[in-house]
Amino acid sequence: MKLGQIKSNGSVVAAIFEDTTHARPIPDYSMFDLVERLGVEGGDLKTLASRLATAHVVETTPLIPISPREVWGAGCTYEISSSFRDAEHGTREGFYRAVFEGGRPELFFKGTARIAVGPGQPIGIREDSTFTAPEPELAVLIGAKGQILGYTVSNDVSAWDIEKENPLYLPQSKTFTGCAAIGPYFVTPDELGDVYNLEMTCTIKRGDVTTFEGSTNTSKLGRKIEDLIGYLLRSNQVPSGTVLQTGTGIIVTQESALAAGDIVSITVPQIGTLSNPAAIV
Ligand code: DO4
Ligand code: MG
Repeated sequence: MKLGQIKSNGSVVAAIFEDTTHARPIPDYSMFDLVERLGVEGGDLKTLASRLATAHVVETTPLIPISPREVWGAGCTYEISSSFRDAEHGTREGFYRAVFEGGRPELFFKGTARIAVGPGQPIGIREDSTFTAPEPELAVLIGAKGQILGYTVSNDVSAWDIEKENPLYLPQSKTFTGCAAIGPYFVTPDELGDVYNLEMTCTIKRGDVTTFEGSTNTSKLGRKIEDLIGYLLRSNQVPSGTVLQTGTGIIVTQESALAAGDIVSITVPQIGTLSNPAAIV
């Protein structure tokens, strides 16, 4: 099942998507309300959503699929992310590789709903950065028991020049207005197929010109997503309705640094395409 949010009768409500432009609204429930109710009642999201959705289908466009309580990122989960960073940063040799290979994953806080955007909304380019780049990542929606409720496409928009200046600047390179895009909807685990065999592609367009094209496969993800969640929840009661981005396997280099007006599109065929224009924030 594909679950997200739409505008219906002036409010943002959860909806079951039949295809990219048609959905069955779930009146009176945001996606977060559904997740909260599930936390109280138990069961699975698909059954709850089916029970509450209207029978009629409306023509619509997807909004951000949840107003996330928190957004977290995982880093150096793909070898290419750690090797690129080690090569670029001139830090102690193997500084990032040690995280890719280490027992404990890198996890960082991106922010709350305030910094998150949905399909078609502007992602941010920091005004004090000359190298802000998209990081295309699979993301998961976490339920009250730490279970995975759904998978979506996401962008961990990052100011790499700031991280490169000094890794201690990571929070500033990772958190700013429009630094996390998610959508277009969540696919429930039963429908996704093998989560460790998903093709992901990313393009950046500047008008008619493609300034970047790249791809990866989640088979290259060096961690189990349940393990990432396990570490995230250690002594840290993240609320249900939290989104975790699982790390990038696509590296965008300086020549393709984002400029205002660029359109970033990230596709996982089993989920959909997340497209966002970039804007200086
Ligand atoms: O280590 C810095 C961040 C890494 C990251 O965000 C990623 O690998 O996706
Ligand atoms: Mg990332």
